[in-house]
Amino acid sequence: MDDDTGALPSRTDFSNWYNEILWRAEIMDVRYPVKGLYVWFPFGFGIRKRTYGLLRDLLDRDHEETLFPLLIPETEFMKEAEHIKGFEDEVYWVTHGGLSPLDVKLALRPTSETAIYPMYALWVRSHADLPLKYYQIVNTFRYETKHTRPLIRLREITSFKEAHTVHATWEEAAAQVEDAVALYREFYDRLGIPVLVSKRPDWDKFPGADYTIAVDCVMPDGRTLQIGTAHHLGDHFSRTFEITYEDRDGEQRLAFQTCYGISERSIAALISLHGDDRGLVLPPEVAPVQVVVVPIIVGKRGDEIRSASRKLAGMLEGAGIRVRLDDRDIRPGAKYYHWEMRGVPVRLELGPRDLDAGVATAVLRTGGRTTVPLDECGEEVRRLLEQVMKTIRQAAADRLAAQIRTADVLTDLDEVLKHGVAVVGWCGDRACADRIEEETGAAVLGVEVRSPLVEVREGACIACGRAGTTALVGRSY
Ligand code: 5CA
Ligand code: ZN
Repeated sequence: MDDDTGALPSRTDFSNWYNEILWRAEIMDVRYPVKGLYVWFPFGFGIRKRTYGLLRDLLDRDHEETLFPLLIPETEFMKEAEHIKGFEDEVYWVTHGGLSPLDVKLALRPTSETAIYPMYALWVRSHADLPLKYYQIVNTFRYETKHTRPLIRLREITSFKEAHTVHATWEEAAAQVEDAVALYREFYDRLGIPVLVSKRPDWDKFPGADYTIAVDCVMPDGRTLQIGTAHHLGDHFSRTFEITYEDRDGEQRLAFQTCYGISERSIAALISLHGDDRGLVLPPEVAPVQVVVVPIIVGKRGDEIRSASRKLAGMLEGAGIRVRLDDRDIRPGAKYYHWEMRGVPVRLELGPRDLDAGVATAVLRTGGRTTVPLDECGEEVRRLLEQVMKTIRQAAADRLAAQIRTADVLTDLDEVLKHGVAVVGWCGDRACADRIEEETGAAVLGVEVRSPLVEVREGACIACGRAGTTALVGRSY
């Protein structure tokens, strides 16, 4: 890409900042000629690859990866009533093979319950097969009618991680939902993304679920983004698809199921929560480039500096660090701009004075500079990467803390929502949630809130004054 100049819009102008950074940091190209479909640039895909590598590692501890077809026959898709109602206006249909109309239309999976569960019915035979915990990472298609946005609301979700589990009892499935939430917490903590966990109101749960636990983050503009959900499916799907097992006494029993998903919204959160006015700020674990070495060529010692820089980069590479030597023939300032935009955690500058002192000057993407001895650079740089991660995590947690406030009366809610999420008392009635929404445009996100930042208290419902419990209210993407 060409333009290595000019400032990003300020992150306070979040929507513009977001669109610009996707382009300038080479994450997504939005020029693909189908609405809601976008193209990963290799650099963006490098972030995606490492983020999903992390997710895979966490899942692989006690799940197995699998892969199901993209196409779902209408006959399977139409089996579960709630599920159909939830997705019927979002499904893309394949109706023809060449010029011939198909006997049975095929849905492009909007999610894969109806692709996977007919096979689970064949695979699950006995209690010894349970629990069964599989996942896949695939593309899914949803004909979204709300405003589409790269990484946030897609019509082709390219990075849909969906896990589907089967259990002997309702309680075991409930415990699995808790495990899934814990796994998502760990995933997001590794990325330095602080989250709010809550139970969605009944009318907002996944179509075909007993209940839904959601993981939300708060974007810089104060709007929330749902970046993961775990659903207890009860026996709704096992009834429909006849997923039964023989228990220890030889009785056939219905199984209980869960599913939980994460999409590239995780990348949207990563970019948005950590980035600043100069570009991306990436957690070292997922940064395609962790360290950039910039030779500072002044005077006559060019060759000497170039060769020392190469040696430095080689040593870091040998220490297992993803390092790039930027020896392009352009101003150092342009290089700084380029790599700051791409979120590189540590920059090492090597000039004549550094060389004489046997050090490189390290500049951290999160602020501050120090020197690194050339002969022990690997260890020292590793320490700096950890320091960057710590700063990233803490800064994001501090920002979230400032984005959550309590509101006691409805008239205060608008003001509180300007800063982000409101913590309120709520009686649980839909009428009161509707009233909140009418007056503020914000929705009840959930109850049974689990966040160290939210004080759980018995309070009066902000809409009707009756006894209520703690709920989160926010405007969401
Ligand atoms: N089958 C279940 C669990 S995998 C399912 O489909 N759940 S979901 O509908 O809640 O989607 C899982 C997650 O995908 C959501 O929490 C949200 O973070 C993300 N997601 C949903 N729709 C989109 C979309 N159109 N674009 C990007 N991400 C999306
Ligand atoms: Zn109420």
